[in-house]
Amino acid sequence: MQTITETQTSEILAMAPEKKYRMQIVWRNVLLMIALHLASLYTITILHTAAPLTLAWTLLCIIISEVGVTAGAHRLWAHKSYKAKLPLRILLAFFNSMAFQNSILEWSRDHRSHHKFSETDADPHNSNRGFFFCHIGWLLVKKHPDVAKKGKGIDLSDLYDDHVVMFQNRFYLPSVLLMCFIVPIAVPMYWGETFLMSYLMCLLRYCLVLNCTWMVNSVAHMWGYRPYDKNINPAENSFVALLASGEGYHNYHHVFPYDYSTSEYGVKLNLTTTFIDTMALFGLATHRRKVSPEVLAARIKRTGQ
Ligand code: ST9
Ligand code: ZN
Ligand code: ZN
Repeated sequence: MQTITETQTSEILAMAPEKKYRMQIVWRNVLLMIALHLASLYTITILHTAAPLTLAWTLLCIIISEVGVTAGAHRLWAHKSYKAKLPLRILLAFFNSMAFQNSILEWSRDHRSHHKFSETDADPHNSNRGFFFCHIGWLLVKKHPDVAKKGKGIDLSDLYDDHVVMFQNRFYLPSVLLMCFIVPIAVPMYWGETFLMSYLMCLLRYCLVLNCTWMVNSVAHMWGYRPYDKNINPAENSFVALLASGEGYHNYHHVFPYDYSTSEYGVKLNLTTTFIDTMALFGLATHRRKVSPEVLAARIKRTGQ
């Protein structure tokens, strides 16, 4: 009888296919997300009892949170599509904490993985795994091992060099407590809103901004026109652009991720571009990068729908 040596055994193991990936549900996140969505649905049914000023304040908080993600984490830090002076970077970091979507560092790392490994297992919200997964499901399970394995190679040195990013990352939870909860709840109480109503409106605002953001990963990766590259999933979706402050022009964005407007068009349905342009008027935003008409026309001709 032939015996197998230790070396041969390890050689055989090395040749064996990798251990099969098994999805692991994070029940804490599932329960928190169910609670958040149920509380938000209930708040919608009692919206008419809120003071008009509370409604206006909630809308302002929605815009602030969205700009913190779009002009901040997304266009400035994840893509370096423009440069921002220190006061603007500090403002955007505070705005970003109101959105409570992970620190700028973690958000940008996941987002760079999303662009580099789009629609593969190394993409944290791979849209080939279905609508539910890329919308919310990816936050309810452990990440696929490929995300960490392939993501290791992503250069984050510019983020590590940015003191504002590192400060926000270090004090992320206190900053979220202040910007996402304490300030939004305290302000309406100043004009007599009850604590309970203020708290419920705060949850509703958080839930709405999360879903608008997630729609970029789900809806805009599935439905719409593909005028710049017909071979990829991301699409131009005006409905998402309207709800996500100009981030629905996703076919353009995946083809030209360095364009500060994330769209061929300037301010059209694009609140974030208006914000960045306004900051540029004050000298706070500089080096706005834009795709040249020649490059754009050549790309449309080569891969457009
Ligand atoms: C939220 C985020 O909602 C939303 C982001 C949306 C992005 C949208 C993008 C769309 C386009 C942009 C347009 C913007 C539009 C905005 C519109 C506004 C209306 N690379 O993560 P861990 C490694 S958050 C490299 O814990 P688990 C790394 O070593 C909502 N390496 O994975 C890491 O350790 P460390 C609130 C990576 O354990 C380690 O792996 N939050 C990468 O599998 C572990 O990482 C929540 O709901 C990478 N990309 O857990 C849940 N990733 O960090 C919060 C990981 O120490 N998250 N590594 O370096 C969680 O609970 C967990 O992350 C988990 C996965 C359960 C989801
Ligand atoms: Zn995308
Ligand atoms: Zn992007």
